[in-house]
Amino acid sequence: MRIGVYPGSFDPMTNGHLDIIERGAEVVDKLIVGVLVNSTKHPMFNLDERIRILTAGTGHLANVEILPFHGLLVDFLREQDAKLVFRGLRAVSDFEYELQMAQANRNLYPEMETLFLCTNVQYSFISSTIVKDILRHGGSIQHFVPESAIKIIDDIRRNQDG
Ligand code: COD
Repeated sequence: MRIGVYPGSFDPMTNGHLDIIERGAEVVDKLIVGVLVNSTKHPMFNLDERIRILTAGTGHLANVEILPFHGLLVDFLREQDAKLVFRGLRAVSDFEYELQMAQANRNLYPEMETLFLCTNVQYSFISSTIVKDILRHGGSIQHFVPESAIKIIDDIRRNQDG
């Protein structure tokens, strides 16, 4: 069975992430979305919330599993018996960091490969940072995150405010 891992912070998941998940899930038997436990010091959504949002957003995909990971990505790959990592590229500015990470990861785990999927042009401007900014200012995230995840995000935000 060919297992792929799509790792990230997903704070929160966006339509850009969903596009990569859907396309990645087409080329492997199982796609694990690996959610980094300590993504930043001050995430807007905690681990449990990020997983709930991803679970709602990917409910239509039978071969996708959402799992938390901490520590090194390569250790998570070994644990999951996976050798393929998916990453999304939005712009040239993503490339330098992605190349560095792919090369460092392969140095640590030579059997693995990183597969880059170019963003769908309609999602190229979307990022978790922009979604958080819109949320902080009370705007609509309707065109930025999967419809199935919006209610979960709204519920979480209401609880955070309360
Ligand atoms: N369209 C397409 N792709 C997109 C879009 C979009 N609109 N938005 C984001 N993406 C892609 C990103 O390019 C990335 O590939 C992926 O989605 C996830 O993005 P984020 O921002 O949620 O996640 P990152 O980039 O913060 O994740 C970083 C990791 C968690 C993968 C990384 O820090 C990591 O592996 N950490 C563990 C420690 C480790 O092993 N470090 C590396 C040692 S070299």
